[in-house]
Amino acid sequence: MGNRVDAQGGNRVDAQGTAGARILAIGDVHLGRRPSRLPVDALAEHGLSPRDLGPAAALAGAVRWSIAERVHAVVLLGDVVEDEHHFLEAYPALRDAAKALVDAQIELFAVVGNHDTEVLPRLAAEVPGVRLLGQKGTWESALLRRGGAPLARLLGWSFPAPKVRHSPLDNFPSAWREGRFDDGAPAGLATLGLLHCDVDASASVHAPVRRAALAELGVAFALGHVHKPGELTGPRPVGYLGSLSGLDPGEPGQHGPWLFEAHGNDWSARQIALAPLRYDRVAVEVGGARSKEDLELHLQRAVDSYLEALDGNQDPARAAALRVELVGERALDRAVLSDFIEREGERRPTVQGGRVWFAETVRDATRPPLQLAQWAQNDDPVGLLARRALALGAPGAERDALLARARGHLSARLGAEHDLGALGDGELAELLLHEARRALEELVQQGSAT
Ligand SMILES: [Mn+2]
Repeated sequence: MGNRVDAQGGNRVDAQGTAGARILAIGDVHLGRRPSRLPVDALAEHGLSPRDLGPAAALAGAVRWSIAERVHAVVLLGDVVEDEHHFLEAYPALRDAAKALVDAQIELFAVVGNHDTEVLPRLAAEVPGVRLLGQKGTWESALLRRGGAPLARLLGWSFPAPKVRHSPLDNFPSAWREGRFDDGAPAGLATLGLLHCDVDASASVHAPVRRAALAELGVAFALGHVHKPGELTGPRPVGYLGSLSGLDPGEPGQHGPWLFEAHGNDWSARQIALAPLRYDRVAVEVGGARSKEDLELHLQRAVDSYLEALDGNQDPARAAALRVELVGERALDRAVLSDFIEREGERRPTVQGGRVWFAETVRDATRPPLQLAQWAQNDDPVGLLARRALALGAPGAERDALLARARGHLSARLGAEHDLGALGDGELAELLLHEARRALEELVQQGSAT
């Protein structure tokens, strides 16, 4: 974003010369929860324990990043711990994180979620400098200052109990809606709302809020509760941060904290890839595979390109738990495939390029092969389509005639502005075959269903 460090080595200054607030926002951490489906013993052989890959490691990484990048504040969006009944399992990691930030003079704000109505108040009581916003279900604002000058305004609301059936916006101060904050700072100061809530789920017991009602406030909001990261775009982004790191295969893709940077009265937000463990789905096209060796090669290629993409993004994940899906038209024996799936599902984790990956599940999502020659005998739409598909696959007068007819249809449908001349016969045949196969699959499926 064109940042530079000013001559005093202090605040970062953006291209416009204004030193805007930089706040790292952390979504649901769930300290105390073990990431699921880890082959714990096998990972230990690579020197990795669930602790290295779990929420505590993710939180420690976010704290290190905050200190290295000299952010002005860190905000916690609730559900910092998984289970308050196992307080001592999670609390030390939380307290260490809070103390490290306070020691580094980074301000720490938090709102309470449905999982931590006891833990966060205890943390705030024990670690001076931790600021809990909006206790007992009321709204509270706070100013983030640098050298006495206000950098940003934070608005927060906290769960008073694990279940809240009404919208937290019911008691959003009406003066705030009109831009009156009575905090001595300019009304238009960059303002960020912090809220743990359930968006557009009116029957929820976890603080249901309508997205439209949030948007109406015209304030950027970092949200906690839902573990899938949202899209935080526009000058006043509103969205879920997602879990700090993926906790099970249902939380695939990139996870991490979000950096909110103020530009005048507006914000930009971007996710920082910091999670030590990723869950991902990898599709392996096995259409061309004819043997067990082919399958291995196709899987390896798919994993190679997956890992290359992580490298390209400088993703710091140390381990990847992959849900491998074999896709495409099945050309080989079903038994070979099942055998492969069974063995790959049990294979030990692999070290590759400094990361460890393993298949947490291998699933057969292949399609049965089309029996074109057999179907072509039929005297029905399937037969007609099968004969055309066969013709398209074999050079000759019939193929040429079909392609010419297709060109005629396509140019009539698409209009003159689309130049079909650039599309070669081979490409056009591929396109038509692809469509024919799809239609055939559907027709055959319908036929077998009735
Ligand atoms: Mn929650």
